[in-house]
Amino acid sequence: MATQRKKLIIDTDGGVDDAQAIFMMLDSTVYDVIGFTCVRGNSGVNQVVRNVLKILTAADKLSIPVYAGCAFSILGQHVIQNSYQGVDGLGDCQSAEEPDVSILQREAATDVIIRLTKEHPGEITLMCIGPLTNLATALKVDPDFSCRLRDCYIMGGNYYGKGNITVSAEFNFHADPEAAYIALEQLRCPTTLVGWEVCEENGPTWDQYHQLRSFSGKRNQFLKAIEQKPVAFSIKQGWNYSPADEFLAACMLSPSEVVMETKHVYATVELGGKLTYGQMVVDWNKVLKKEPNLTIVTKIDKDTFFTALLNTAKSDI
Ligand SMILES: [Ca+2]
Repeated sequence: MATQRKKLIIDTDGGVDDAQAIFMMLDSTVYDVIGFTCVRGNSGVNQVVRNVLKILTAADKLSIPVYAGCAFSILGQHVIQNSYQGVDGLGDCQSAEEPDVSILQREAATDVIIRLTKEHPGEITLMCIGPLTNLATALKVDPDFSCRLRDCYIMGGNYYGKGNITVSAEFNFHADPEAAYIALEQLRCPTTLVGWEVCEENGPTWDQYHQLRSFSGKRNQFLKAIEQKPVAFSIKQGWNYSPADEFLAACMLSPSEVVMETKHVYATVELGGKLTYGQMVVDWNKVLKKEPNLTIVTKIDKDTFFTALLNTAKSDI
């Protein structure tokens, strides 16, 4: 008898790395993606919705429902200054087919997350690959909802204070620090986090990147097109290829092969610092004497991660 796949909701801000991570999860035999909830992040939420529909068009998966979520941060901020992934948050790629937005579900993202956990208590995994505004809002509307989640996986934050958007903050947490704070303080289900440092340290080489994009297929060509702008910028800056959301996907899909080390710790988010606003703070030495709230992935097998990307690329020919 076939084993039932785990129900998965992907909460996304529809960026370039979100696209590849989504393709990885859609190929999974372990998870069944039952919905996408969109959140303001790499672009405004209306554009994020369009981006997610474009990603699902490339994957021929428009049958999976898509829901719009928070358009503002918890404190009401709308605009995010980050042009790395393009003005539209998806590489400003002109060739991607314009999606039919009329298929967007009418129910709000927060409502659907709460409703589905009531319909399937203990069965749903929530994967967060954008700012945590939808998650924090769900926790405010229904503080018990996370007790009904099977587990939660987050790409965001940093555990050694190394920033990628400010001197000390990671993009997803910095985009809504108060939401990240609420999420870490109030989640009541097993929660695993992949932070920025482990992504930066384990990215494939540029030669490996070009190998990935040498395959034909609709998804591969789509990724190649949307990555053109950020890849050109990274090469110009002398940076490595640094996927982010894909690391979380690989850790979820093949934990025993990809994850080499984790730490179970208490972590929170700095909300007061002039230079450290939005930085994740980890209590490594148990100074605060608080119960651990997070499992942080601190070491990844680089080669197995690349193999996961390669398998996703190869599955699309
Ligand atoms: Ca993202």
